[in-house]
Amino acid sequence: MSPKLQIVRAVCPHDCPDTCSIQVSVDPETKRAVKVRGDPEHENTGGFLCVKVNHYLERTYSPDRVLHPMKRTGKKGEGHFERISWDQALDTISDKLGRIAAKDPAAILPYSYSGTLGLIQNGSMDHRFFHRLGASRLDRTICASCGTEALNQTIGWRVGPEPSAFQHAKHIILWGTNTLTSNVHLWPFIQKARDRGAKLVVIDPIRTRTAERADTWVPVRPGTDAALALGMIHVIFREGLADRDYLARHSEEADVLEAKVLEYWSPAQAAKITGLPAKDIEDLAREYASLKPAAIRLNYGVQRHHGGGAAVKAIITLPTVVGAWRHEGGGALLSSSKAYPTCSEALERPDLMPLGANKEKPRLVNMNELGRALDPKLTNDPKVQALFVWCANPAASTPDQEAVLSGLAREDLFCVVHDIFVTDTARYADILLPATTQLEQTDIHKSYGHIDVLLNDPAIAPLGEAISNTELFRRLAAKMGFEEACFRDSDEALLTQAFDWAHPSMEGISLASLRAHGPQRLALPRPFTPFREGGFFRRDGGRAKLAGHEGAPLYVEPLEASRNASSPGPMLALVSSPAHHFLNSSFSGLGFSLRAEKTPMLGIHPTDAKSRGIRDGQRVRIWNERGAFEATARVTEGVRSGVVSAPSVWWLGRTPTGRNANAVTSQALTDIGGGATFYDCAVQVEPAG
Ligand SMILES: Nc1nc2c(c(=O)[nH]1)N[C@H]1C(S)=C(S)[C@@H](COP(=O)(O)OP(=O)(O)OC[C@H]3O[C@@H](n4cnc5c(=O)[nH]c(N)nc54)[C@H](O)[C@@H]3O)O[C@H]1N2
Ligand SMILES: Nc1nc2c(c(=O)[nH]1)N[C@H]1C(S)=C(S)[C@@H](COP(=O)(O)OP(=O)(O)OC[C@H]3O[C@@H](n4cnc5c(=O)[nH]c(N)nc54)[C@H](O)[C@@H]3O)O[C@H]1N2
Ligand code: SF4
Ligand SMILES: [Mo]
Repeated sequence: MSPKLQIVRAVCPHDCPDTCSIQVSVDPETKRAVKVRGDPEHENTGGFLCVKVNHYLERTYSPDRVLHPMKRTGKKGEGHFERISWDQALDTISDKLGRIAAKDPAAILPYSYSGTLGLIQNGSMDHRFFHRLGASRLDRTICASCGTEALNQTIGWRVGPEPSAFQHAKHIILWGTNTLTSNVHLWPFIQKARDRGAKLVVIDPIRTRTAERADTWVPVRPGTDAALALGMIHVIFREGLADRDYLARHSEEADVLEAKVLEYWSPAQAAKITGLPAKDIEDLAREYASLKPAAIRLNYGVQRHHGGGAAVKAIITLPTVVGAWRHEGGGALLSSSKAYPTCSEALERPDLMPLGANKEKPRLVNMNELGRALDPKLTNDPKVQALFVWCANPAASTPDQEAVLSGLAREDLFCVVHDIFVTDTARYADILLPATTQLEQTDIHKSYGHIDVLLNDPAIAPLGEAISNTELFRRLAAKMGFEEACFRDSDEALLTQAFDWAHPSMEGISLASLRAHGPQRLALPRPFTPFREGGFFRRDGGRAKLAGHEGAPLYVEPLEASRNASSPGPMLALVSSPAHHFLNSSFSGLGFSLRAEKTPMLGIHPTDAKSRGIRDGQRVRIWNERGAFEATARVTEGVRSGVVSAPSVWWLGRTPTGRNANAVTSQALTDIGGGATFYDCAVQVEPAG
């Protein structure tokens, strides 16, 4: 008879708004995890995991895992290593970093992002270590910083309706988000709303699997969403559909906005820019303003363009103009991450940073500009001599790949990578260190898509000699002789530092209660309608700043996305958004994901294919002045003409030519927030070979 399995509660660590609660079944005899499933008791998980994380055991027990420290034997990029001991690895690293730091610690660049979103494994001991060292600071802008800045400047608080509120909506817009791929746990709530008659609109240049299931697909031209929102606001003011009472009590400069949109943003003008019929813009505005409650789920698609900040501001202004924030199931959600009373300073300890003569902090390097930062030809003062990568795979995922790869290939660059797998970046490491998966480590999580707190206890012992991020930086700090007591904090101590447990929204939540009962919702009012009575900027009576506030531009043009975007033209706008079976570049090296995604694809409209002599199923080359990659053409009316779609992020080693879509994306930044402009990218497409 098989022994009774133990159930351990874990949290999905990936960069995804759903932050699922996972039940891991562990065989008490073999101590192996034998099953993962979505927690049926956690409302926002709803008892199911996505197609990727259902395979988490394949990831955890993969034969391809890095299980021991290694040092490079072949050339950079070849991926040849030999096993060394942890002592050897830590000695080499501390010796090298110590020597560089003695001259100028800012020549050391840490590089991390989204491998795990756990509060202690990503952003505690690691940050303490690099702060204490005086290393360059990394501006972590690759994903959300543009939208964050736009929300900070307008509504001032990164919160919105929680997922369950969407079931009460009568009108839902999914704006620049492929919900069924990247936020699938919102779908059951959307489905409930539709069962009660709600209308679903998807605004996306690609007819994604989400758009296919909507009542209306709005194929906006990439990078022009601000124009669409402004055209809608024009119609709403013009036709007396604005909530003047709400605007008067809870916003600033509504009269300025009204005058500007009435003058400049007619539906005809918006139509010219967005490539949508003016009548469609009018109809959308009318139904959005009339069907109540009206909810918008805005995600990252719109902010990966140069004008992303202006776009997010214009969209987030819509619920204020129609007073949608008043209703349960109304408003707009981009991120819920500011709902939590986290204590990032206690975890990160910025006070450990050595300051310059004028109290200046070490220099800040924008992670989207890694290519530039590593370029020895540019006057980067000081030149980066050591790169330390964890929780990230910049060789595959950072824009302007040729620049990144030339930097990584520099013989004079000392490179350390801590990862679970030999990623494209790991192949360039001088020292490669084995990282644990979430099943082998301790963590605590907030979410950016709901408002629950979740605790992750290790389900199994670390495999091989793998260690977690906290343990790695504890060991390195000891090796380097850092004496501050905070470098000896245990994981349990770090958990207690992660939140302000005395904050009213943490009432009833403790490590003990999380262990006993599983995930807990913050003690916020139910329904959580954060701006029902204003309260923007989190101040009593604080007022929303609207699009165009204080002279800010209402619309910022894309740099490349609509360059000759009317087909047939020579340049096409490339959108390389998340593939269904990948999660950024995680899972891109695993069997089941590769079997499902098969090969890099390029969706192209029949008109654009025909004018280029491209047939369905043919290999094509996609290129511009920065680089090139290849994919298999899928000729489809599911993309707007003038636009091509390359689901991402492929591991380079799994592509026909060792390059993925980031070979053509650029290091240009968004209008505000220093964000990446992945989808603001003009390319040529031609038959390969
Ligand atoms: N063309 C294009 N490029 C993109 C995007 C796009 O849409 N299109 N999306 C961008 C976005 S939004 C993001 S967020 C980035 C992120 O892109 P990536 O850097 O690829 O991020 P992830 O895949 O989240 O994880 C990076 C690595 O962290 C490792 N890892 C996981 N857990 C741990 C851990 O506990 N410790 C350590 N040391 N390592 C761990 C994983 O194995 C993985 O190799 O990609 C960006 N790049
Ligand atoms: N399966 C899966 N899930 C993921 C990820 C993954 O890689 N795979 N990545 C995770 C991460 S790190 C993030 S940041 C989130 C991202 O989450 P989302 O932002 O929801 O990402 P996508 O699902 O690609 O949705 C973005 C959509 O925007 C569209 N788009 C591109 N340009 C424009 C534009 O100018 N205007 C409009 N309106 N739409 C545009 C794209 O075609 C795409 O369908 O997903 C997370 N979840
Ligand atoms: S990736 Fe997202 S949907 Fe999938 S299990 Fe993790 S949190 Fe849930
Ligand atoms: Mo992201």
